[in-house]
Amino acid sequence: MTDLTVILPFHDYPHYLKEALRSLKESQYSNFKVLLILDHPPVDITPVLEDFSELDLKVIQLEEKKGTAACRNAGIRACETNYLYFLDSDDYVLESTFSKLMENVQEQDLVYGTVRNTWNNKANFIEKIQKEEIDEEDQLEKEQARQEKIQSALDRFSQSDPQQIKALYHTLIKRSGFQKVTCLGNLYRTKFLVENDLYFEEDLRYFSDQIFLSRVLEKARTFLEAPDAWYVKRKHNDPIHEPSLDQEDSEDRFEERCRSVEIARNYLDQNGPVRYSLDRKLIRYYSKQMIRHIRRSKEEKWRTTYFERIQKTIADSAPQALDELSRSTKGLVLPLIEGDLKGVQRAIRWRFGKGKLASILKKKNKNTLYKLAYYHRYLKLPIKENVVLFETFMAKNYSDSPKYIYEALQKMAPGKYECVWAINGNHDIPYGAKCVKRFSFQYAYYLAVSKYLVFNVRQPLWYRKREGQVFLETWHGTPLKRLVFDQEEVTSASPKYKEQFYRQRQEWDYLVSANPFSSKTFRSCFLYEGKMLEYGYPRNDILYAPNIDQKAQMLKEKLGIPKDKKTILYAPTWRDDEHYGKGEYKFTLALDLQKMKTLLGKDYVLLLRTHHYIADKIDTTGLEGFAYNLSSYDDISEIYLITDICITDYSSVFFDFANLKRPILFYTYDIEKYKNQLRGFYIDMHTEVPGPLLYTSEEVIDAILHIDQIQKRYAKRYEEFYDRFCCFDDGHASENIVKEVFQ
Ligand code: C2G
Repeated sequence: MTDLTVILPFHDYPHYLKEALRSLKESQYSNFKVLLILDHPPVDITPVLEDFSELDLKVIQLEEKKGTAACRNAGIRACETNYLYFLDSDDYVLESTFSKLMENVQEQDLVYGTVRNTWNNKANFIEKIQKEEIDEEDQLEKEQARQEKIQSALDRFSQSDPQQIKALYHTLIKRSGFQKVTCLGNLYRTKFLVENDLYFEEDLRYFSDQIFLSRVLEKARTFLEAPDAWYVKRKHNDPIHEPSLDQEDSEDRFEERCRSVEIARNYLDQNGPVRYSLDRKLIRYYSKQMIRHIRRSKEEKWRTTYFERIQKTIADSAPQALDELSRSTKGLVLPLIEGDLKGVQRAIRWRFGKGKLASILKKKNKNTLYKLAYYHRYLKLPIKENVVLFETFMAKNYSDSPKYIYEALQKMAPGKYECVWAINGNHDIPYGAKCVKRFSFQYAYYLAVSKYLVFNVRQPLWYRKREGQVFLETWHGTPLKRLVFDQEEVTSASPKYKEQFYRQRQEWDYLVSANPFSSKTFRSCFLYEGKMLEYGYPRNDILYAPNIDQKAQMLKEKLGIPKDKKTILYAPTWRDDEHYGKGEYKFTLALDLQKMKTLLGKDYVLLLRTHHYIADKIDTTGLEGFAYNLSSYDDISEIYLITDICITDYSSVFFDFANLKRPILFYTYDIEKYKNQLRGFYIDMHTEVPGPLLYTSEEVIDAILHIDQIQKRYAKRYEEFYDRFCCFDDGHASENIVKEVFQ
């Protein structure tokens, strides 16, 4: 007999719904039906449902658009099974979630599981979890702290059912921080809800969960914990186009927060543990979050209407909830209750003053002093009309398009501009540019006062464009991998990528594009609306220089690379999900170098070059005379000149290298994962790139041994590719860009 109903409200974003339904399809426990409650979706979802015909699924349409609370209520009313579970259409469950919840269910009113938050889809989430190193000691400490909290609640409410306290702890306190209380992740006995008239308040948009769950906890008599039954709650990585309820910026949210606590109180015992927890939660919101707005917001409402509103609600807290607050929280709450804004502001100043001092004294935060100087001092200085700040790859090297624009500027307008390079470490920069270390006082100074900024990656998040500044963004490659707003999943280290990008691209005045395809793609993936400079890549000018053979010979000499052998360059990209930390990625070499040396070493040498994000060093011990690690050489464009065959994977390297019309091989051993799970591509790698896709070291070696045949086989495709992607490059990009931007 079917025992469980999954109530699944849906309004929009069908790709999320697909993932939710897929997770249901993959559930080990199959004794459930799904009630899909449609709240007037703007899209037809019939095609989505076609893929899930094996689910026992019933669709209910709401007569008018009413929101999630109404959908959930419709689900409770239509539910015919003993148990029900709420699943939001943008979240998912794991294979074992339902079996774990249903295991010992035996007429419990409430079985509570665990809610985990993520930015990712199920496949990536599971992979991350598996990689998570579980620190046993850390786990033990957490468990101990958890038990202590439960014990202290038990001591305080000695009359209460210990099971209730536990459930309360999990569902109200631990799981959702002070942000939002959620009804998700739990199994509810249907009769228990219906008999106690436990439904959601339909006129609340953001906080109906809070009232519902508080009432459930107050009324439930039997509870069970299913600790590993995970509900996975997804944060939306595109708050611009697809905001979740939590990301919606609405005037009603604050009012609802207070009102929901007031409504819930009507159902709760004034001296009971649920009431206590709820009141404490609001106090926590006020003392941790709201005070930031009171302190800094430009909107007066935080110090007037909102202040009065929360004063009223917190003043009505259960007396117990106001007892035993920490000293600093008390300092914020007591003046609030008296309506003393000045007193609250004094307490806030004290708290933040103390906090800031402590963080500055901590050594690692000493570095952030330059930001204070930036905001409070440098931004007030006048802009220097002749100063240009250059930066490439987070100041790691002197290369890419900013290098070539700089050199063109020096030739075309000698002495006219004061040029500053943001660069870390020692690098040979001609024309005597001033060098500043990235993220230093001087760097902050030049970010603030330079008239022109020429960057090949994004500007720092704390940069604020000033009126009168000119920002020239060169970017650093023709897009093969999907970028920003065209990326469904963000698996790289910073999940707030889209939100941050949205603001940053508005600060760009010019964006460099190497071909019509890039121009079109940059408009969609960056939502870029500014001027597009369609002259080709300045970094590719060198590939059209008249003396490239001579240059190549000189470079080989400089790097100690034998002149009598041909060269193979291996230049792979980075993998979004393989990181140690921000901007520090792992790389495992999947080429059998020993075998290459044995089979190719007579005629070839191998040049290895990792992406600048890669922190791992490639080990070339035993490969002396064959493998040369050029990862720390500044400029890959120069390396192209000495390369006979280029091997890459999904790096934009091949778009540039194709200007030389020399053979390209693609070592795409993980293409399925890269394409389906990590990024996805703009062009079809199987039919549009100018060389073969290879999957093993043996295939790579074989291709090199038969490179002439490969060149013939791919000649037509190479030509089409060249016409499509190298059509702007003519060796004069830097010059044209300098003319347009600086003259
Ligand atoms: N690069 C390099 N060595 C590598 C890989 C890349 O020097 N092994 C340089 C090349 O100039 C390349 C640029 O870094 O064009 C960008 O590298 P990608 O591998 O394409 O990756 P990413 O930095 O993610 O940029 O629109 C392009 C995308 O943004 C890709």
